[in-house]
Amino acid sequence: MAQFHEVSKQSSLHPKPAGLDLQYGTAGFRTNAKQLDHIMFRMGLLATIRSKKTKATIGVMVTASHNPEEDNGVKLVDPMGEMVTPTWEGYATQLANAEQEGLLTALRDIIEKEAVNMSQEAGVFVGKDTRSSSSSLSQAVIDGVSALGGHCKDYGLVTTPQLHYMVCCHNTQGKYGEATVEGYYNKLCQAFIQLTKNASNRTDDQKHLSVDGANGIGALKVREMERHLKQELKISLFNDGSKGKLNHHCGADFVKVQQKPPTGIKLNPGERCCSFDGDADRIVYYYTGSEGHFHLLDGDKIATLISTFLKELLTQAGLHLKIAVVQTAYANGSSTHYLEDIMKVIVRCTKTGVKHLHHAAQQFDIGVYFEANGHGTVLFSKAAEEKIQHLAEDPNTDDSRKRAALLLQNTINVINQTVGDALSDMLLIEAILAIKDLTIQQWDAIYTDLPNRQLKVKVADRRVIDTTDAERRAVSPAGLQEAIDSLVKKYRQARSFVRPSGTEDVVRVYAEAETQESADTLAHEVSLAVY
Ligand code: 16G
Ligand code: ZN
Repeated sequence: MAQFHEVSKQSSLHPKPAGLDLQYGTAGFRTNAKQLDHIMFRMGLLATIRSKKTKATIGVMVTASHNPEEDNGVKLVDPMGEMVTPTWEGYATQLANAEQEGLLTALRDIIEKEAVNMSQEAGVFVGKDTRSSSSSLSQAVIDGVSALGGHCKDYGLVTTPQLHYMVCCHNTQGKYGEATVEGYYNKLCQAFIQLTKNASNRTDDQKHLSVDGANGIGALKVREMERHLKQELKISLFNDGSKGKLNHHCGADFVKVQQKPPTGIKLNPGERCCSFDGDADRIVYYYTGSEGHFHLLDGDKIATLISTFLKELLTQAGLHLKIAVVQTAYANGSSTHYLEDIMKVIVRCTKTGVKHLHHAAQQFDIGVYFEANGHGTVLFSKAAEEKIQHLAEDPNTDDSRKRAALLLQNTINVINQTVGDALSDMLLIEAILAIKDLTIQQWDAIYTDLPNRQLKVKVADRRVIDTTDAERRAVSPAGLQEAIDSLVKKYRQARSFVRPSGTEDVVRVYAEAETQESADTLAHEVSLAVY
């Protein structure tokens, strides 16, 4: 077929280094940018086939999120804005690792297995982050799409969640919103402005927020978005990419893992600050206390704030909808305790990785999911959205129930339900703090985090560690879990687990305990048990 001739011709311009083997992991392919040209071309091919198969537009995002500037990566986005299925992740790995002369065979194999009609039209949306390698790599994706005759729309510099949003909007014929960056800002910012109308007399301090843009795409986009916020949120932007290096001593991952403020930001005592990661799909908040102590409000605190707000609105609206919070093993024990025992909401724990949390959240009327690292969003079932809309529009609804229903509607509109989104989460959090008239200190005081520590351990082969119970227990190697159990017993309020990383060649260790000293020692002891 002529199409394959073109693939063959074009692929020689994006040759695979012989012997190089890469895996489509939790966050797609991710490694040093120099190794990725052939991967990008091939992901352009795969996205085109996926588009033909699903008869819908597929997204391809070129980013390595919080990794260093030298790295890059690529992720495919399925029609509703979600992650691709495990079967297609497998195809991605196969296609990526086929040696140059075997590429067409590998491609034909996927087409045959999936019975793809190659005369079907195909559409692919492409986006990229601000890394210096991203332009040529996204061009390689576009070349791959063109080689198979697919239609490509290049969104250029966008955040990962913006690209997910565009794909979803396009495939739902605009029902979710307009598939443009302007459309995205308009929808989110209008909802935010409506929400803040429910907060009276906000002071300038309450409207002010310091943002660490991680020297990445989030910085660029928060500037663009600010113009739509009509002074209802005034942002001081730090790490905007003009001086510093992407993710270097800044950004959400740095702040969460190091438990300290990013460099390049001016932190006045008590002031509300937040950090995005390198592709703006994560956010964490923080402030320093008057005593100079650093206080982090991570994904767990965010999930608690949002679910409390939603639960109160549901009560006010008199709506009986099932709300749940989905967490991972990294969730601070205090947050789980607060959610289950004090707030009385359903809590579920899944394996690390957005697709697992997203899937679990879909099982409820309202599913709030957050990883402790700050990646998360809220999902509303179609039935829940309809009930809320019905209540808001019903002329017989009394005023207070109507107010709650309208607040819920605007909350739905400020949220990017396709994936965790730092910009959208930031607007939602700011709106909730305004409406509930909460300072960041009051939000922080809802519960007190147990001191915790994360470590990573280099081992010969991380795959020897196998886990169960949402990664909270190790089933192999033999004896490891027993060793962890006996170490944990030595400390009060302690918990610890180990899991092989899905993005790096390391084993991760997490420990929490009553004191920081205990958490640190426990993490260290467990990491020795891993060797
Ligand atoms: C990826 C995941 C993130 C997870 C992280 C864990 C997606 C889109 N991203 O970045 O959710 O927290 O991996 O990394 O799924 P690790 O396996 O190296 O600890
Ligand atoms: Zn990210």
